[in-house]
Amino acid sequence: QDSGQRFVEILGVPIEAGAGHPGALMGPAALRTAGLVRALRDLGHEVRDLGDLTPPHEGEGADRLAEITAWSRVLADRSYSMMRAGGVPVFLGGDHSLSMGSVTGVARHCRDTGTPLFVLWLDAHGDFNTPNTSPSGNMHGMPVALLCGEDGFDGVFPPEQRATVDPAHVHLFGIRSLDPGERRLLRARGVDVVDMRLIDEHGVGVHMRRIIERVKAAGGHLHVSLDVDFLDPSIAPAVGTAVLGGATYREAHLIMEMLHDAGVVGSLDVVELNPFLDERGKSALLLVDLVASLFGRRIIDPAVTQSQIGGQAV
Ligand code: Z70
Ligand code: MN
Ligand code: MN
Ligand code: MN
Repeated sequence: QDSGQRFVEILGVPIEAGAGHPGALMGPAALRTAGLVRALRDLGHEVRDLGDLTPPHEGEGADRLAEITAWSRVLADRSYSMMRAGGVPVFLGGDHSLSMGSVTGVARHCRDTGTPLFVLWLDAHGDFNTPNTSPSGNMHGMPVALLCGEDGFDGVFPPEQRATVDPAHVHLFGIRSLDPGERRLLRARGVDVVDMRLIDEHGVGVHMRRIIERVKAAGGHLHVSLDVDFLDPSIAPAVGTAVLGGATYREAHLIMEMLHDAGVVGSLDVVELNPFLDERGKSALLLVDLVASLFGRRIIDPAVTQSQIGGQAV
């Protein structure tokens, strides 16, 4: 395992125009209150908190697509420059439409450096609707489709500023709610969908190992996008639309620990936390614990973890 000190840059993105319920704009403040910066510093990382991105004025009072467009352009530029600074960018949402900007910036950098980009999307939803398939019109249900180059998003980025992700490099994980249109598109594009059916049968470890090995073999950059609704609503109630049957506390921690040990994660979104709906900060605190695990917090030193059964390391 790596000795591990990273340079982590944190950017709050208080955007909620992409969600159906207000409140996600308080997400970055709640994650800071829950001790995110301290947790990362306690692990020995160099942490720079860049504060919150300023809401773009162009979008004000306009329709939601215009508002998300304005945010996405500013955020993609910012994300790109954070990547160039050489650290690990961590984007605090805000609703999931922020990933249109954050991942686009990461994709521009990967394109520059010739690094294959992989995306791990931890979510109850596929977020693969387009303006043409979306039943709700909510932009937080569309970011993966935009990132994969689907039609219907022409105004969001000028063509030369759009940097896409190969749909064959996208791994949706924890999925348990898909709309008919996005289900069809996901099939057609060959996106890897690890739904709850697969997780229940095989466990999260099997599929995480498969994804990690693939990224490692390609020498790739892995962007992790963590939607709070990936987690079961009983442990993370701070979501606008709870979907039953989410990841357990232990599954989520194992995923973070495996990702840390693999050393493949280069950027992270933590999105959809709605502090207005939280219960005494419980969801925000859990997210901080998960981010800490992703950045190397562990129960016991790995040398000691190798338990011995019958004289053989397990
Ligand atoms: C649905 C839609 C969604 C939350 C994403 C839901 C999208 N597929 N909802 N995250 N909380 O409206 O597109
Ligand atoms: Mn780089
Ligand atoms: Mn989402
Ligand atoms: Mn979701």
